[in-house]
Amino acid sequence: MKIILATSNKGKVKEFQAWIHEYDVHPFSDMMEPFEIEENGATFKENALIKARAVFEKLDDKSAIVLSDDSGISVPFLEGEPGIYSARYAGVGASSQANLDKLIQTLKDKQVQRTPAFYTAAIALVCDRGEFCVHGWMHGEAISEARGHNGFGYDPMFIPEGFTHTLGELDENVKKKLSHRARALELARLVLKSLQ
Ligand code: ITT
Repeated sequence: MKIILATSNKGKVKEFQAWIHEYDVHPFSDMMEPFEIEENGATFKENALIKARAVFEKLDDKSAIVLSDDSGISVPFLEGEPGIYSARYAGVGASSQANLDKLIQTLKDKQVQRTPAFYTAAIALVCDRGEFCVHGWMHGEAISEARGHNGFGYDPMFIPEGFTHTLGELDENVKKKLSHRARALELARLVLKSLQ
């Protein structure tokens, strides 16, 4: 079964390709010219479905399954920010580094060294048999400094529950076991099996 990833985020492509071995997995840019998808949903779920539908509509081979991920980090102390705006926290088109720097600076400005935070991932699957969406979460703490270079995005400032190091410092196998995306993917695997 062919799975097309509806994402332009290289960190996500790397994780999905490493974690889904049993299927033939390709980023959508292998199948078509990359194009902008307007993520104007109000929730992770809506945005994940918007991305997967947009790519499925452009596919010639409708026997493939399109998989998308909409994700982000939420800090309750900041009333849930950046949440669904994680990719554009420092402005539309902002780099991962600029977004990370902004969240660190926001915490520093409020004199917060560490505070509870969580990642959410919504994974949508769109194919000729219908549309599906599952979620996964990872709880922990956001700190007001960047440590380590593993992972991507906000990982250098996120310490998962039960650990003392950030995801930037921890081995990538840790993220594979407990991340929001890994947990959502466990559920997505059940949907994929039922579609076989
Ligand atoms: P696509 O929409 O093309 O998939 P994107 O990067 O714009 O790529 P999102 O809209 O889902 O993806 O935004 C997710 C942002 O949240 C992402 O850019 C990271 O900054 C952050 N994020 C999500 N999952 C993460 C993870 O596992 N580790 C670190 N940061 C993550």
